[in-house]
Amino acid sequence: MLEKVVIANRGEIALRILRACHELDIKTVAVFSEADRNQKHVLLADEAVCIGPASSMESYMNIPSVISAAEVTDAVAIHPGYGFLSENADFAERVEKSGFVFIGPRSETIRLMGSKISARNVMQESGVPCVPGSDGPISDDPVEFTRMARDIGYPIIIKASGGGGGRGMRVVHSEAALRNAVSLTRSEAGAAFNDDTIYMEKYLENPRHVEIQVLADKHGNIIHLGERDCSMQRRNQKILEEAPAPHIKDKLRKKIAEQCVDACRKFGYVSAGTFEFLYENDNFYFIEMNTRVQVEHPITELITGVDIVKEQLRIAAGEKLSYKQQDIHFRGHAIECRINAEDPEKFIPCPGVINHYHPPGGPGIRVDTHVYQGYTIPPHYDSLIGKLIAHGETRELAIKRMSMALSEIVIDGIKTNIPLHRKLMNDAAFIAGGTNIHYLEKKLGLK
Ligand code: MV4
Repeated sequence: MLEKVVIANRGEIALRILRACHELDIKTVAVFSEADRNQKHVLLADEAVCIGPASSMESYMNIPSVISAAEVTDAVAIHPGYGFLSENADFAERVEKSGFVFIGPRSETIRLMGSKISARNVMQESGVPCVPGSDGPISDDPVEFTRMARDIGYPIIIKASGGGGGRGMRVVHSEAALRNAVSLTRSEAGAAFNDDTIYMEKYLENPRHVEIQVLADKHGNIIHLGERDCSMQRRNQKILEEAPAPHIKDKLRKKIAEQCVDACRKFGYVSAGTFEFLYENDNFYFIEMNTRVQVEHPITELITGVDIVKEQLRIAAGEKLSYKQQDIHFRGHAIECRINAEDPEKFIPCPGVINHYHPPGGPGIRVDTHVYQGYTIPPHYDSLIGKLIAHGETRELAIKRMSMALSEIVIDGIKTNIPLHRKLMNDAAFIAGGTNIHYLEKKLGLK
């Protein structure tokens, strides 16, 4: 097993990784910014190294600082968590070249999936269904891209190959708007991602966002852990996720998951990964692949019993997966509510001191958070302060448990989105299940 791991992240995921390391008898090194000296995982880690000022660009995003922390502590591996450097292929490559193990896929894989056009091409070649679209970049020739859009059929969406997660996209409803949209999206892509390569897809108007979790070791063993529905979102920020995805036929969910496993085999995927799909009218359409552990991984852990972070660590150490596909049994339903420190009406971040904290409990309740009473949420990072996760034998029971937990939980001193989650647990469309990606914004009156 790995002897010592640098946790190159902060907040709840840093604590999650620390706990997994402890279970595997791996020593831990916390790296922290000047704003994060009092984080729970920093106090609990075997060693802790300050890697820079509060600004994430000068600390958690600073590649030489993170690698130096591994060097001075004689660590053997680096876990990037999610966000920050987790999907930075140059970082993964420099970690590898410095003689450390990057806890994630090979840097080539991260680079491949970072280009949304090459990711699409790889999936198409591997038999994963994609949204109909341009099989490659859009040319500069208006005659060509106009013909292409006409062939696909309006509405279409133009996306930046270097984008992802909702950045650098533009929907086009008619030929009259096409030229302008292409040149605008291209110049924005060039400015934002230093790559003005763009591509085109059929725009799906009312899809759900469903993703498949996979695990692959270095010995060619690959399994899937089923799917998650992440459609409940606002401005590309997921608010609530659940597993399994409601109202999808078992035959269909099994088929798409197996197609993802086959694709992993074809392109030699290693570590935990997520295939993102749009789901509409009983069809799955691949959009992107995430090469990191995701925020919402706990709901999959609760319905499968698999510890995804421990499997990542085992895989990185060169061990075989602890499970074969036949060992994976799906049990019940799980829901995650992301708790953000933000104004519940205006959604602006709300840092400050938590002067009273009371966590919920009871059967089927899990709380993944780094916060504690007296903790100060710094203003420098994203507003996620914890995840409340409920599991039950049925979706109804999971909702009941979540609803009770949301009644029990007390976080005072700062504003949070807990009131929004309480409303959602009583929302008829949410209770019915299967709402699409536009549902929450419409409910909030933003659309
Ligand atoms: C789309 C789409 C509709 N049609 N692609 C946004 C995030 C990025 N991962 C891809 N996104 C979308 N791609 C086609 N061809 C709609 C979205 C989209 C979306 C997708 C998932 C979750 C939330 C979303 C919110 C707005 C738009």
